[in-house]
Amino acid sequence: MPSLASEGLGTGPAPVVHDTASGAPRPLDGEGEGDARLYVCGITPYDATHLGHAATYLTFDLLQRTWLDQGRGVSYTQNVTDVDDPLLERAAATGIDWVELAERETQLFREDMTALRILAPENYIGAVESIDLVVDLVGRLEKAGAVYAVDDDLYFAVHADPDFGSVSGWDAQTMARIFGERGGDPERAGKRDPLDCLLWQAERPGEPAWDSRLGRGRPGWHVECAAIALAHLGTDFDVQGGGSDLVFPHHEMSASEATVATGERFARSYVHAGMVGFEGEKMSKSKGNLVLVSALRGEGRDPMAIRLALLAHHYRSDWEWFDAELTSAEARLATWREAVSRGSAAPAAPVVAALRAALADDLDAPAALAAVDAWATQPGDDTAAPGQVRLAVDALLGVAL
Ligand code: 5CA
Ligand code: ZN
Repeated sequence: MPSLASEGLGTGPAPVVHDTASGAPRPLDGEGEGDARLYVCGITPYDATHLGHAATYLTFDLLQRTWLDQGRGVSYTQNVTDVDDPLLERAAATGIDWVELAERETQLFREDMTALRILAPENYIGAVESIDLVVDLVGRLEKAGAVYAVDDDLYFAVHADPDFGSVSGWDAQTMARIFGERGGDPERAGKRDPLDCLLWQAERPGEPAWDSRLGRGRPGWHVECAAIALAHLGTDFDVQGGGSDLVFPHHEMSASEATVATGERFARSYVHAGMVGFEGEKMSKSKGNLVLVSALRGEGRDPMAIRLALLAHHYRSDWEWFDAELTSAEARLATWREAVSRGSAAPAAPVVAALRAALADDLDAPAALAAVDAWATQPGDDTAAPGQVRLAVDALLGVAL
């Protein structure tokens, strides 16, 4: 990433970002430490990247760019849920080997991310390669007395964590309702609490399984992210991120599992991107109402225009995609490109400061776009400005002009 500091444009402020758990903005200033540590939940690779995924990963890309602009290093880990029910179901329905399906879709996701100039995580870690980490974490939970069996499956007793519920802040009734809708099994007989979640699922006929001291089986979903985050970032890392559909149960469960196993806080902040909808509903692989990044790219749409279309919405809002979004983003891109190719323009310093202030204020991308729009239509005689603004838009917004 180009650095504004090396071009004499200084550094930016620490970001203040909304934390779901406290319900309030929280400075992500690292409390005087070195690298910022970020964990973002990755895809379940059974279908191609849609604009909802892209919007979520773009949110954390902005956060990473803001930290880098501050002069901080960023240690960023993202998982890929390369074995889980939806992936296995899709593989079975289409007759494709689940490993091949996961590899193909992960590859396509990475190409889409590169095209959108979303900075890659330092560690990109699969569930399959992390089985030992999961088994190890379940062992620590067993020592803490937080594990029990139902048939041959192992469950996490959520109330082993006295703070269970503190990520979402939801009441037990809401949790029970949503748990069932999002992959949980509140009704299963033999559980101590309807909300207890699977840690290790014993082998089912026709499904992949691994030998371990927990028996032959595969990891539950939430413990996958707890294990990967703890192993690659440690405890008390800066931000656990994802879309708002992961607040509960996923982030609640991962946090409780990690806290019970280690006795320490999992993440300091929980940051969630809003849901992108299409044709009146949340865009989702299971519903099939998708606008795929790869399809737009295939039509020859400029990935920088796709990026600008996503940036036009604040990350915390839920919004619906319309094709016109892309048309206006293309117009904006053309205006900006024309502005940075002029011989002179209005000075860069005020727009750089406005960009930094907008991003530091809860990643306010729409305000950042407005600042560049205003600059682009202003005449001026500063000959360095076009190059400097091009650099700032590249470094901070990730848009190559
Ligand atoms: N593998 C798990 C996380 S460990 C998973 O949720 N995978 S996913 O493929 O379903 O979603 C990947 C990411 O995209 C998650 O952060 C999810 O919250 C986000 N996401 C999914 N649908 C949307 C949407 N319509 N709008 C915004 N973000 C979305
Ligand atoms: Zn996750």
